[in-house]
Amino acid sequence: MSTTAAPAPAPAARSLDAARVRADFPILSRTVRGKPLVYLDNAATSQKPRAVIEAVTRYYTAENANIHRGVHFLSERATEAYDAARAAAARFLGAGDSREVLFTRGTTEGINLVAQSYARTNLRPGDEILITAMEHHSNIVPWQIVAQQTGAIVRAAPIGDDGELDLDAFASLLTHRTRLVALVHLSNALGTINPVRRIADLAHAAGAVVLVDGAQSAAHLGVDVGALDCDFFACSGHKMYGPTGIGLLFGRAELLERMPPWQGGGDMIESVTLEASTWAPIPGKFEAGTPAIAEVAGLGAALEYLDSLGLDAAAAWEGELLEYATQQIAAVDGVRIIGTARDKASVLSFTMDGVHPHDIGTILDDDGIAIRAGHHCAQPVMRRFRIPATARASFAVYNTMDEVDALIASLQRVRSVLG
Ligand code: 7TS
Repeated sequence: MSTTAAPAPAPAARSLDAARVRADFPILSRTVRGKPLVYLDNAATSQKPRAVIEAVTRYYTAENANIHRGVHFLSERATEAYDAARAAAARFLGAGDSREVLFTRGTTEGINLVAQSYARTNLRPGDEILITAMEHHSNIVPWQIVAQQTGAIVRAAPIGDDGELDLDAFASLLTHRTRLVALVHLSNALGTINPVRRIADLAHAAGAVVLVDGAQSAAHLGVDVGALDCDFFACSGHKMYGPTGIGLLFGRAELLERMPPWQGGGDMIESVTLEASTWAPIPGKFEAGTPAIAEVAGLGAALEYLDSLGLDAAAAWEGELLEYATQQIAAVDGVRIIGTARDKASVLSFTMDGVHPHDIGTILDDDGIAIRAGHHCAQPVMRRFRIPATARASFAVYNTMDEVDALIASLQRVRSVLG
């Protein structure tokens, strides 16, 4: 190594200032069972920064009105704010056109919308939907339902012992019968990052459309639907530092325009007679009824907040946390990491010899540490690894190395208590 070369930046130099970030999240200063809260269940839902809480409060305190319905001041303001949040969401997702971004209740609803609107009208008996063996139930069950309705078949590409998608097997399952490929970007059970662009290229070459489940990736990897070249992308506000009950579905305009509405009601129509109705242009066609206006305001604030941190810096910090935790957990006797893909982010799933994951979770809770124990709504993953459940620590921007140390110390306590 040349002595004149500039020294490599210390990890801290490219990191977020976690202490400063933590100060933005009021809940992080509370205690749990008399101990400081160590919140490591971010894959289930993230905590909310003050900016999001204040946006929701401000809306109800000073701005509350229905959108698209009134000529009065507040309704016009609410409509403008709602439309501005859609434009911000389009920028966040890398969508060129904000008409391509629909507000949903979350990832689950976005996937069901595509299943019941796009897939239900386009699939014929014998057509195939190709998923992977690492999907969350919300990217399995909607396809099974629409398969029953249409006579289509759901196939699943297998994963290896490391939790990586078997790309050769995927390619051989992709045939002229495959009409739709639906896969997770970042697995909530394993932490695996899938090579979405490569898969989208293969799928498109086979004539299939591609839906990406971005529930975990949106806040931890960053998203550019153009670069991913997906046709649909679904994510959830509550996993992105935003409110519950709100999510985003990106869909390519030419697909959305050809899809029928999936719910009927106010706001999604152009005209209604007692005999028949015609539909509003997208995105309105897919947003029947009064939407989650306060939650949209909160989500808009969350996207602004993420922007202010910088997703690259956030992802880099979470990568350091995951790497450190992965190293440190190896020192705990009998721990087996489930999900050792080369490309991973923010999720550390593991088992401990002779100890049920629920018991790990309970002892950690006693120390004020929140992790999740269970099948993580990914039962096929558990079956694949022949385990009933895992314990899972999942990281977010506000977590610290000290919290990783607390996790490891608590796991050592589990080991000594339960042998
Ligand atoms: N897809 C993935 C990959 C997920 O992790 C989740 C939620 C969903 C879809 C569904 O998102 P929702 O917001 O519509 O519920 N995952 C988890 C989890 O890992 N623990 O709790 C919820």
